[in-house]
Amino acid sequence: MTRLTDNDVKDIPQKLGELEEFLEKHTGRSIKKLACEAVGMWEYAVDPKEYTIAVVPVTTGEGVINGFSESVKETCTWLGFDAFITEHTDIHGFREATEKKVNIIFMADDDDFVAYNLQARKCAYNSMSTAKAYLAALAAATDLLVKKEVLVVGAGRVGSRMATLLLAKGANVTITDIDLEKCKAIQKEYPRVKIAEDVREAIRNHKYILNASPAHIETEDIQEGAIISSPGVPNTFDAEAYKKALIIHDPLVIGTAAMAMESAYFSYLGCRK
Ligand code: PYL
Repeated sequence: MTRLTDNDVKDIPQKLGELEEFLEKHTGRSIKKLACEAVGMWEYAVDPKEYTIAVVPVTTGEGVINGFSESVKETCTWLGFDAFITEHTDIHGFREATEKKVNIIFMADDDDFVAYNLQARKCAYNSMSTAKAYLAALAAATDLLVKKEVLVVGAGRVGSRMATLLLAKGANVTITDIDLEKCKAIQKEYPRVKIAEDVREAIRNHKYILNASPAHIETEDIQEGAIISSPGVPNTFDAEAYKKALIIHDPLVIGTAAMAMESAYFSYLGCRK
């Protein structure tokens, strides 16, 4: 998981409206609607106002990312949840959240980012929710993915999830990564997934791309009219790339929104493990 920087998240709360407009325009969905669609729930199945969310800053490992908790909180508030950042960090923050009887706790360290639903005793995971949400965005922007040739760039945690989700949507999936062994591991489990050994050539050959890689995509490799759904950070697309292609990207909001909606939905389902 590539770590976000303070700079990546600094403007997120102010830019939620812009992202909402962008998604409405290119996918026909609001952030909330896209998040719900991603996790397979009806938009009105849960009323966010009925859920309190605590975001607990985590100082372990590389520590706090300035603006991270604020961005998660503001994303949840945007969706209609009652959200706050705990005064305390780490375990003490977790304790504070449970004492305040919240419904959902968001916490992220360097390896994982989860939304834990205390009633359902179940987590929504950022890598899975992000994969689902960016796939939903691509599907919405392209109409349907059935029989479409879709390239997944990056065979890490998000990329491999995207590949399997795409298969379920009936797409023809090719995966590429500078680490071919990772692609082969995915293909071993899902033989329908094709492997492209040359990353740049694969990008040149595809109109529909899910980019789950931190590596830079060369603008000259992008097809005119391509649709690139890209949670990968850092986002290194230049202005020319944005002219050539529809690039759907934000560093945190779309994945977080899907986590929040899915986590609340666990309560609705009465889900217990
Ligand atoms: C969850 C994001 C999406 C992309 N990269 C992931 C990342 O940056 N993970 C690290 C998150 C650390 C958060 C820090 C804090 O401020 O609480 N512990």
